[in-house]
Amino acid sequence: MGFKIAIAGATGNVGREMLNILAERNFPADEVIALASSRSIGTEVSFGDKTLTVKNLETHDFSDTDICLMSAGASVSQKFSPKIAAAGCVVIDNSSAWRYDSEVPLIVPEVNPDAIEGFRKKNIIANPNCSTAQLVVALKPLHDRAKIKRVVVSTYQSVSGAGKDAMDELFNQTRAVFVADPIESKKFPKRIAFNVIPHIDTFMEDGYTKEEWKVLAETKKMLDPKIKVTCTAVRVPVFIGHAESVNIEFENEITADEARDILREAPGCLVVDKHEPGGYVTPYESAGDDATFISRIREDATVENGLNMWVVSDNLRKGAALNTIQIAELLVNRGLLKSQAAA
Ligand code: 11C
Repeated sequence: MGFKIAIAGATGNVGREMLNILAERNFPADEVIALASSRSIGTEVSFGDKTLTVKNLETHDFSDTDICLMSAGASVSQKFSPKIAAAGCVVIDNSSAWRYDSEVPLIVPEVNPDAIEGFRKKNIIANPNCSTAQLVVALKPLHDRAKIKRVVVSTYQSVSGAGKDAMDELFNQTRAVFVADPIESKKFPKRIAFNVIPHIDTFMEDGYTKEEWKVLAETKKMLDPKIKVTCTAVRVPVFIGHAESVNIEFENEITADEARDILREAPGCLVVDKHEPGGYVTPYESAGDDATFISRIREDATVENGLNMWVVSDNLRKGAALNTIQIAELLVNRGLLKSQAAA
Protein backbone atom coordinates (compact mmCIF):
# COMPACT_ATOMS: atom_id res chain seq x y z
CA MET A 1 0.00 0.00 0.00
CA GLY A 2 1.44 3.34 -1.05
CA PHE A 3 0.84 6.80 0.35
CA LYS A 4 -1.21 9.81 -0.64
CA ILE A 5 1.05 12.83 -1.16
CA ALA A 6 0.11 16.47 -1.68
CA ILE A 7 2.44 19.13 -3.08
CA ALA A 8 1.43 22.61 -1.92
CA GLY A 9 2.93 25.28 -4.18
CA ALA A 10 3.00 22.85 -7.12
CA THR A 11 3.29 25.57 -9.78
CA GLY A 12 6.47 27.15 -8.36
CA ASN A 13 10.10 26.37 -9.24
CA VAL A 14 10.50 24.02 -6.28
CA GLY A 15 7.00 22.48 -6.49
CA ARG A 16 7.58 21.44 -10.11
CA GLU A 17 10.97 19.98 -9.19
CA MET A 18 9.30 18.04 -6.33
CA LEU A 19 6.93 16.45 -8.85
CA ASN A 20 9.86 15.56 -11.14
CA ILE A 21 11.85 14.00 -8.30
CA LEU A 22 8.89 12.04 -6.87
CA ALA A 23 8.42 10.51 -10.33
CA GLU A 24 12.17 9.91 -10.90
CA ARG A 25 12.69 8.17 -7.56
CA ASN A 26 9.53 6.05 -7.74
CA PHE A 27 8.38 7.30 -4.35
CA PRO A 28 5.77 4.82 -3.01
CA ALA A 29 2.78 7.08 -3.73
CA ASP A 30 -0.65 5.76 -4.71
CA GLU A 31 -1.85 9.27 -5.40
CA VAL A 32 -0.13 12.63 -5.91
CA ILE A 33 -2.20 15.80 -5.61
CA ALA A 34 -1.00 19.18 -6.89
CA LEU A 35 -2.20 22.10 -4.75
CA ALA A 36 -1.72 25.87 -4.91
CA SER A 37 -3.36 29.12 -3.97
CA SER A 38 -6.67 30.03 -5.63
CA ARG A 39 -5.06 32.01 -8.48
CA SER A 40 -3.33 28.85 -9.83
CA ILE A 41 -6.34 26.49 -9.63
CA GLY A 42 -6.82 24.66 -12.92
CA THR A 43 -3.17 25.09 -14.02
CA GLU A 44 -1.68 21.85 -15.37
CA VAL A 45 1.64 20.46 -14.09
CA SER A 46 3.62 17.39 -15.18
CA PHE A 47 4.13 14.37 -12.97
CA GLY A 48 6.15 11.73 -14.82
CA ASP A 49 4.14 10.94 -17.95
CA LYS A 50 0.92 12.22 -16.33
CA THR A 51 -0.57 15.71 -16.19
CA LEU A 52 -2.08 16.88 -12.91
CA THR A 53 -4.62 19.68 -12.61
CA VAL A 54 -3.86 21.99 -9.71
CA LYS A 55 -6.48 22.05 -6.92
CA ASN A 56 -7.15 24.54 -4.15
CA LEU A 57 -4.89 24.30 -1.10
CA GLU A 58 -7.45 26.20 0.99
CA THR A 59 -10.27 23.68 0.53
CA HIS A 60 -8.34 20.38 0.31
CA ASP A 61 -9.33 17.83 2.97
CA PHE A 62 -6.05 16.47 4.41
CA SER A 63 -7.65 13.79 6.61
CA ASP A 64 -6.65 10.97 4.24
CA THR A 65 -3.47 12.59 2.89
CA ASP A 66 -0.27 11.21 4.45
CA ILE A 67 2.39 13.80 3.56
CA CYS A 68 2.14 17.40 2.41
CA LEU A 69 5.31 18.72 0.79
CA MET A 70 4.94 22.48 1.31
CA SER A 71 6.69 24.93 -0.93
CA ALA A 72 4.34 27.87 -0.83
CA GLY A 73 6.37 30.39 1.21
CA ALA A 74 6.64 31.12 4.92
CA SER A 75 3.38 33.02 5.45
CA VAL A 76 1.26 30.37 3.67
CA SER A 77 3.05 27.68 5.68
CA GLN A 78 2.46 29.49 8.96
CA LYS A 79 -1.24 29.69 8.14
CA PHE A 80 -1.84 26.20 6.72
CA SER A 81 0.77 23.81 8.18
CA PRO A 82 -0.72 23.60 11.72
CA LYS A 83 -4.18 22.80 10.28
CA ILE A 84 -2.76 20.20 7.87
CA ALA A 85 -0.67 18.64 10.66
CA ALA A 86 -3.72 18.56 12.98
CA ALA A 87 -5.58 16.54 10.31
CA GLY A 88 -2.93 13.80 10.73
CA CYS A 89 -0.94 14.65 7.60
CA VAL A 90 2.83 15.12 8.11
CA VAL A 91 4.02 18.46 6.72
CA ILE A 92 7.53 18.68 5.26
CA ASP A 93 8.01 22.40 4.82
CA ASN A 94 10.52 24.06 2.53
CA SER A 95 10.08 27.59 3.90
CA SER A 96 11.76 29.30 6.85
CA ALA A 97 8.49 29.28 8.88
CA TRP A 98 9.32 26.35 11.22
CA ARG A 99 13.08 25.80 10.92
CA TYR A 100 14.04 27.53 14.16
CA ASP A 101 11.19 26.05 16.26
CA SER A 102 12.71 23.73 18.89
CA GLU A 103 9.76 21.33 18.46
CA VAL A 104 10.31 20.98 14.70
CA PRO A 105 13.17 18.82 13.40
CA LEU A 106 15.30 20.48 10.70
CA ILE A 107 16.68 17.64 8.61
CA VAL A 108 19.32 16.89 6.00
CA PRO A 109 19.25 13.07 5.82
CA GLU A 110 23.03 12.79 5.24
CA VAL A 111 23.68 14.93 8.34
CA ASN A 112 21.16 14.44 11.18
CA PRO A 113 18.69 11.69 10.22
CA ASP A 114 18.06 10.64 13.84
CA ALA A 115 16.58 14.05 14.67
CA ILE A 116 13.53 13.08 12.59
CA GLU A 117 12.25 10.90 15.46
CA GLY A 118 10.95 14.07 17.21
CA PHE A 119 8.58 15.07 14.40
CA ARG A 120 5.37 14.01 16.19
CA LYS A 121 5.48 17.02 18.55
CA LYS A 122 4.07 19.22 15.79
CA ASN A 123 3.73 16.76 12.89
CA ILE A 124 5.90 19.23 10.94
CA ILE A 125 9.46 18.69 9.62
CA ALA A 126 11.50 21.56 8.21
CA ASN A 127 13.75 21.57 5.17
CA PRO A 128 16.75 23.93 5.39
CA ASN A 129 17.57 26.91 3.24
CA CYS A 130 19.27 25.90 -0.01
CA SER A 131 22.62 27.49 0.82
CA THR A 132 22.74 25.64 4.17
CA ALA A 133 21.77 22.22 2.78
CA GLN A 134 24.74 21.89 0.44
CA LEU A 135 27.09 23.39 3.03
CA VAL A 136 26.25 20.89 5.79
CA VAL A 137 26.44 17.91 3.41
CA ALA A 138 30.08 18.89 2.79
CA LEU A 139 30.90 19.89 6.39
CA LYS A 140 29.46 16.89 8.25
CA PRO A 141 32.04 14.23 7.24
CA LEU A 142 34.89 16.66 7.91
CA HIS A 143 33.44 17.62 11.31
CA ASP A 144 33.21 13.93 12.23
CA ARG A 145 36.90 13.51 11.40
CA ALA A 146 38.59 16.68 12.68
CA LYS A 147 35.97 18.73 14.61
CA ILE A 148 35.17 22.07 13.03
CA LYS A 149 35.73 25.22 15.11
CA ARG A 150 34.85 27.98 12.67
CA VAL A 151 33.50 28.36 9.12
CA VAL A 152 33.60 31.44 6.86
CA VAL A 153 31.23 31.12 3.90
CA SER A 154 30.78 33.39 0.88
CA THR A 155 27.87 32.36 -1.32
CA TYR A 156 27.32 32.87 -5.05
CA GLN A 157 23.57 32.21 -5.36
CA SER A 158 21.57 31.74 -8.53
CA VAL A 159 18.41 33.72 -9.25
CA SER A 160 16.15 30.63 -9.19
CA GLY A 161 16.41 30.77 -5.38
CA ALA A 162 14.25 33.90 -5.61
CA GLY A 163 11.59 32.23 -7.82
CA LYS A 164 10.39 32.20 -11.40
CA ASP A 165 9.92 36.00 -11.64
CA ALA A 166 13.55 36.46 -10.65
CA MET A 167 14.66 34.09 -13.44
CA ASP A 168 12.55 36.10 -15.89
CA GLU A 169 14.14 39.32 -14.62
CA LEU A 170 17.66 38.02 -15.33
CA PHE A 171 16.59 36.85 -18.79
CA ASN A 172 14.80 40.11 -19.67
CA GLN A 173 17.57 42.34 -18.37
CA THR A 174 20.22 40.35 -20.27
CA ARG A 175 18.19 40.69 -23.46
CA ALA A 176 17.62 44.40 -22.79
CA VAL A 177 21.36 44.98 -22.48
CA PHE A 178 21.94 43.42 -25.91
CA VAL A 179 19.14 45.30 -27.68
CA ALA A 180 19.79 48.54 -25.73
CA ASP A 181 16.31 48.60 -24.14
CA PRO A 182 15.79 50.24 -20.73
CA ILE A 183 16.66 47.89 -17.82
CA GLU A 184 13.80 47.23 -15.40
CA SER A 185 14.49 45.90 -11.87
CA LYS A 186 11.46 44.68 -9.92
CA LYS A 187 12.53 41.53 -8.11
CA PHE A 188 16.09 42.58 -7.27
CA PRO A 189 17.07 45.93 -5.70
CA LYS A 190 19.73 46.53 -8.38
CA ARG A 191 20.33 45.25 -11.89
CA ILE A 192 21.31 41.54 -11.79
CA ALA A 193 22.33 41.07 -15.45
CA PHE A 194 26.14 41.32 -15.75
CA ASN A 195 26.32 42.25 -12.06
CA VAL A 196 26.47 40.72 -8.54
CA ILE A 197 24.36 41.86 -5.56
CA PRO A 198 25.59 41.40 -1.95
CA HIS A 199 22.06 41.22 -0.54
CA ILE A 200 19.65 38.26 -0.23
CA ASP A 201 16.49 38.44 1.92
CA THR A 202 15.88 41.27 4.42
CA PHE A 203 18.41 43.27 6.43
CA MET A 204 18.69 42.56 10.15
CA GLU A 205 19.62 45.01 12.93
CA ASP A 206 23.28 43.94 13.02
CA GLY A 207 23.77 44.64 9.30
CA TYR A 208 23.72 40.99 8.23
CA THR A 209 20.96 39.75 5.92
CA LYS A 210 18.44 37.10 6.92
CA GLU A 211 19.97 34.75 4.32
CA GLU A 212 23.35 35.06 6.07
CA TRP A 213 21.76 34.52 9.48
CA LYS A 214 19.92 31.40 8.21
CA VAL A 215 23.21 29.77 7.19
CA LEU A 216 24.63 30.08 10.68
CA ALA A 217 21.43 29.30 12.65
CA GLU A 218 20.65 26.22 10.55
CA THR A 219 24.23 24.90 10.53
CA LYS A 220 24.29 25.12 14.30
CA LYS A 221 20.88 23.41 14.68
CA MET A 222 21.73 20.50 12.37
CA LEU A 223 25.46 19.99 12.78
CA ASP A 224 26.76 21.39 16.08
CA PRO A 225 25.75 24.48 18.10
CA LYS A 226 29.41 25.00 19.07
CA ILE A 227 30.57 25.69 15.50
CA LYS A 228 31.13 29.40 14.79
CA VAL A 229 29.80 30.39 11.37
CA THR A 230 29.90 33.67 9.49
CA CYS A 231 28.53 34.30 6.01
CA THR A 232 28.31 36.80 3.16
CA ALA A 233 25.46 35.90 0.78
CA VAL A 234 25.66 37.20 -2.78
CA ARG A 235 23.27 36.93 -5.74
CA VAL A 236 24.95 36.23 -9.09
CA PRO A 237 23.55 36.20 -12.65
CA VAL A 238 23.25 32.42 -12.87
CA PHE A 239 19.89 30.69 -13.43
CA ILE A 240 20.34 27.47 -11.41
CA GLY A 241 23.02 26.28 -8.98
CA HIS A 242 24.47 27.89 -5.86
CA ALA A 243 28.24 28.00 -5.28
CA GLU A 244 30.03 28.61 -2.00
CA SER A 245 33.59 29.47 -1.09
CA VAL A 246 34.08 27.81 2.29
CA ASN A 247 36.97 28.42 4.71
CA ILE A 248 37.09 25.96 7.63
CA GLU A 249 39.18 25.97 10.80
CA PHE A 250 39.43 22.63 12.60
CA GLU A 251 40.28 21.64 16.15
CA ASN A 252 42.42 18.73 14.90
CA GLU A 253 44.88 18.30 12.06
CA ILE A 254 43.51 17.41 8.64
CA THR A 255 45.27 17.67 5.28
CA ALA A 256 43.68 18.50 1.92
CA ASP A 257 44.41 14.94 0.75
CA GLU A 258 42.66 13.47 3.80
CA ALA A 259 39.66 15.77 3.31
CA ARG A 260 39.45 14.75 -0.36
CA ASP A 261 39.47 11.04 0.58
CA ILE A 262 36.82 11.54 3.29
CA LEU A 263 34.54 13.54 0.99
CA ARG A 264 34.94 10.96 -1.81
CA GLU A 265 33.32 8.38 0.50
CA ALA A 266 30.71 10.72 2.03
CA PRO A 267 26.99 10.35 1.21
CA GLY A 268 25.67 12.98 -1.18
CA CYS A 269 29.16 14.36 -1.97
CA LEU A 270 30.98 14.18 -5.29
CA VAL A 271 34.59 15.37 -5.39
CA VAL A 272 35.82 16.86 -8.67
CA ASP A 273 39.19 18.36 -7.86
CA LYS A 274 41.80 18.26 -10.59
CA HIS A 275 44.46 20.96 -10.46
CA GLU A 276 43.99 21.96 -14.10
CA PRO A 277 41.73 24.29 -16.11
CA GLY A 278 38.16 22.99 -15.83
CA GLY A 279 39.04 20.46 -13.13
CA TYR A 280 36.25 21.77 -10.85
CA VAL A 281 32.46 22.03 -10.96
CA THR A 282 30.55 25.25 -11.70
CA PRO A 283 26.85 25.95 -10.96
CA TYR A 284 25.88 25.56 -14.63
CA GLU A 285 27.07 21.93 -14.61
CA SER A 286 25.37 21.16 -11.29
CA ALA A 287 21.88 21.98 -12.63
CA GLY A 288 19.69 18.88 -12.79
CA ASP A 289 22.07 16.84 -10.64
CA ASP A 290 21.50 15.55 -7.10
CA ALA A 291 25.07 15.72 -5.79
CA THR A 292 26.83 18.30 -3.69
CA PHE A 293 30.01 18.87 -5.72
CA ILE A 294 33.24 19.72 -3.92
CA SER A 295 36.24 21.17 -5.73
CA ARG A 296 39.35 23.30 -5.02
CA ILE A 297 40.17 21.61 -1.69
CA ARG A 298 43.29 23.36 -0.35
CA GLU A 299 45.09 23.82 2.96
CA ASP A 300 44.84 27.33 4.39
CA ALA A 301 48.32 28.16 5.66
CA THR A 302 47.11 31.31 7.47
CA VAL A 303 45.52 29.33 10.34
CA GLU A 304 46.31 26.13 12.21
CA ASN A 305 44.31 23.23 10.72
CA GLY A 306 42.58 25.25 8.01
CA LEU A 307 41.06 24.22 4.68
CA ASN A 308 39.44 26.04 1.78
CA MET A 309 36.97 24.46 -0.61
CA TRP A 310 34.41 25.24 -3.30
CA VAL A 311 30.94 23.69 -2.85
CA VAL A 312 28.34 23.68 -5.64
CA SER A 313 24.86 22.19 -5.90
CA ASP A 314 21.54 22.56 -7.74
CA ASN A 315 19.64 24.79 -5.30
CA LEU A 316 16.24 23.56 -6.52
CA ARG A 317 17.21 19.91 -5.93
CA LYS A 318 19.51 19.23 -2.94
CA GLY A 319 18.77 22.75 -1.70
CA ALA A 320 15.01 22.23 -1.79
CA ALA A 321 12.94 19.57 -3.60
CA LEU A 322 15.34 16.62 -3.39
CA ASN A 323 16.07 17.10 0.30
CA THR A 324 12.33 17.35 1.04
CA ILE A 325 11.69 14.05 -0.73
CA GLN A 326 14.69 12.42 0.98
CA ILE A 327 13.05 13.42 4.29
CA ALA A 328 9.80 11.76 3.14
CA GLU A 329 11.80 8.63 2.19
CA LEU A 330 13.43 8.66 5.63
CA LEU A 331 9.96 8.65 7.26
CA VAL A 332 8.91 5.71 5.08
CA ASN A 333 12.16 3.74 5.51
CA ARG A 334 12.07 4.11 9.30
CA GLY A 335 8.44 2.95 9.40
CA LEU A 336 7.38 6.30 10.89
CA LEU A 337 4.62 6.96 8.38
CA LYS A 338 1.23 5.26 8.61
CA SER A 339 -1.22 5.46 5.74
CA GLN A 340 -4.22 7.53 6.91
CA ALA A 341 -6.53 5.80 4.40
CA ALA A 342 -5.61 2.37 5.85
CA ALA A 343 -6.14 3.49 9.48
C1 11C B 1 17.61 32.31 -2.22
N1 11C B 1 18.15 30.80 -0.41
O1 11C B 1 18.50 31.80 -2.91
C2 11C B 1 17.11 31.62 -0.97
C3 11C B 1 15.87 30.83 -1.32
O2 11C B 1 14.62 30.36 3.27
O3 11C B 1 13.98 28.82 1.93
C4 11C B 1 15.31 29.99 -0.19
C5 11C B 1 14.78 30.80 0.95
C6 11C B 1 14.43 29.94 2.12
O4 11C B 1 17.04 33.35 -2.52
